[in-house]
Amino acid sequence: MWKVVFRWFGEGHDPVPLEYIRQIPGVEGIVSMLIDVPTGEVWPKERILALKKTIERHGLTFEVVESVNVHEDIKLGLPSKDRYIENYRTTLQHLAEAGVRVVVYNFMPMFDWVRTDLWKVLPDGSKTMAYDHRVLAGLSPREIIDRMKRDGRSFALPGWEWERLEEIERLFALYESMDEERLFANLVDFLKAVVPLCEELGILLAIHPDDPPFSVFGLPRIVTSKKQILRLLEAVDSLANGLALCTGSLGVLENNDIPDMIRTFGRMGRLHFVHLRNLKRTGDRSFHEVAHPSFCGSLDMFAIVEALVEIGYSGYMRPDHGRMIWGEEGRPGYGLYDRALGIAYLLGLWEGVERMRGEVSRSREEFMVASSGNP
Ligand SMILES: [Mn+2]
Repeated sequence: MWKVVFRWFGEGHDPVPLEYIRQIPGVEGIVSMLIDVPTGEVWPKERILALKKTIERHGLTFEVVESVNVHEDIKLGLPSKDRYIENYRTTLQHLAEAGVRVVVYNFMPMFDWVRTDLWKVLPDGSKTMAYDHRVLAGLSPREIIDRMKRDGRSFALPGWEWERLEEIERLFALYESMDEERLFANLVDFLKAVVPLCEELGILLAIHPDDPPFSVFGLPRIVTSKKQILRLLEAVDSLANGLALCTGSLGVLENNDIPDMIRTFGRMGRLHFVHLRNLKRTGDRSFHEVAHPSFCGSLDMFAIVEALVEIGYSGYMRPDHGRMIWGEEGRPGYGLYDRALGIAYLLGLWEGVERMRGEVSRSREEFMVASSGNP
């Protein structure tokens, strides 16, 4: 049985109260980060411990961090990267001392996740995030940054540091000669510098796939398919070098067979975290996010859960992005209501699949203890 966790961005950065998260049946823990520490700087230990204390005070655990972002100089392989790798290692140490088990990161050059519309209105009046490659093609990088900033309203969007992106021309110039092979080599260098430490600390690193899983503005993206992920896991052959499998990122490409990836990476022991969400493909490199059930979108959520049950997945799972519903005014993708509905649906699927197979991995009592007695 997986452990259900819920993403929360920290006091003052998230309108969803921990008190409410605790009331969602089945939720055991929080996935969080220090969103205001600039990428590349050390996360202070006392701040990590304070975050942990706040979370635990609400009967929830803090064992997963998403994300400790990787400084651009590391992705670029610049000589100045050493200082940032050293900082990354110190942050990992601090997190381990606070009892964190899984650390998520990504290796997308310059831009993190990208959407062309954070507030697309669906026929039922709910709002969701959408991406249309034709829209992107008509925008300059500066325009997409301005659009994300405007649509993010007052929220700091994870991975989008407006100050860093001020230097867009300089960054593009640095990436000019970057291709997939060089970026991959830089990722392997980074992993070689941090994975042995993770082994010592008992931390599992989990790379998040590129979102969306193809090049934007000509920048290379190298975590988009089974083949690429397999190559990455094999390049640094350690359990600490693992994956945060995001169905919504990989699922944009119809050729990505997600249940097959779950079986392959899971059996290698490299699946450390799973993000479950659905999306609807609307054309070539175009999609919008939908509610979690299979019938709402293009992904077969039953087959995905079935694969997880089949490999006996016992890592962390969180419902990924939800729509904005019931008048909620929140952080794009991270409202309370639709993600809570998602958990209820996913736990229902899980229970159904397990019972059908005659294997119940967690008793009623164990469930109640795990979710801090919230029923
Ligand atoms: Mn995700």
